[in-house]
Amino acid sequence: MHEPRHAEIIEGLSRTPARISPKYFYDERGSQLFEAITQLPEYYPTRTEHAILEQYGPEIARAVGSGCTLIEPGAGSCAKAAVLCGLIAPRCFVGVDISADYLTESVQRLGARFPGMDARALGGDITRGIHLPDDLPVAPRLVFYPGSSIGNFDPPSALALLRQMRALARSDGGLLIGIDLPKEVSVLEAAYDDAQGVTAQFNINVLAHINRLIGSDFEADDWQHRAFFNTEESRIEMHLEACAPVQVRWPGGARTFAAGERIHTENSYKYPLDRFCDLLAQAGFSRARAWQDARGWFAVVHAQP
Ligand code: AVJ
Repeated sequence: MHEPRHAEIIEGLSRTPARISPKYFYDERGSQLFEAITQLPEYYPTRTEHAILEQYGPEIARAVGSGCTLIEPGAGSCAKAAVLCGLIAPRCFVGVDISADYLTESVQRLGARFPGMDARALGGDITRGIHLPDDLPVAPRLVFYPGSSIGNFDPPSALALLRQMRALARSDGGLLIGIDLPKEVSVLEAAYDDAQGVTAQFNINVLAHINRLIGSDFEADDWQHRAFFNTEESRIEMHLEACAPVQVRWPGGARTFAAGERIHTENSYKYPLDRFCDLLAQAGFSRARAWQDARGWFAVVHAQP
C-alpha cells in the first residue's frame, strides 16, 4: 500500500503535460535553496515585504491591535513571525506547518525571544482545514500569511484558502497577507531565473525529492529550468524541460518525455491589488487596507470581516 501522495505524484507525472506540485520543492535541500533565493539580488519579494513591515510597522500594529492570537499557516522558520511579534505583541502564537519537527524547534526559539507570549506549534495543512487547540486564550485571532504564498494557488483555490482563513479569524479577527503585484515582465522573469542559477537548482532539486518519494530514476542533468511570465494568466510559470528524449521509471510504471517536453512545477500568480481585494470580499472579508512599497511591487493587506 502506497501513501496518498505517492498516487498523487504518479498521477501528475502521467498527465500530458506532466506536473509536480510545488509543495515537493521543500525537502531539506529545497528549503535551503529557497532561503538562498530570498537573498538573491533579483528576488525582490522577501526584502520588499520586510521593508513594508518595517516602514509601516506602527501603522500596521495600530490597525491589527495588540494582544491577539497570531496564527501563521506555513510558519516554517518563524522568521517573519518574529518581525511581526516585535510589532504587535501577540498574547499567543500558533505556528502551523506540514513538517511539525522543524516547526517545533523554531516555535521554541520564538517563544524564548518573546517570553510573555504563549507559543505553540501545530502540525497541519491549512488547505485541508486545521483544528486549533481548544485551550487558546480568548482573544481576537489574526491569521498571518506572508511571502505571497497565496500566489501558488490558482484563483479558485486561493479563494477556498481565503475562506478557510476567514473561518479561522472568526467575526472579530483578521488576516494580514503579503501579495506580489504585477510589474515589468523583465523584473518578474529575472526573479525566477536568476543569474547565479539558484532558482534553476531549486527547480531541478524537486526531481531528487520525487526520486526518494516514489523510487523514480530522474537524472538532474537531463532537465533544464524554464521560467516565464504568462501574461493572460498573470502568473510566473516554472517548468522542467527535457534536454533530450528521456525515459523515467518508477516501481510499477514509466514515462517517456520527448526532447523539449516539459513538467510544470509551479505557478506564482501576481494579483493586481483590486482583483485581490475582490477575492477577499468573496471570501467574506468586507474591509481591507493595504500598504505598498514606493515602486508598487508588493503589498501587505490587512483584511477584516
Ligand atoms: C514561496 C511560493 C512565494 O512564488 O515566489 C520562489 C516560491 N519559486 N522562486 C514564489 C518560489 C521560485 C515563492 N513562494
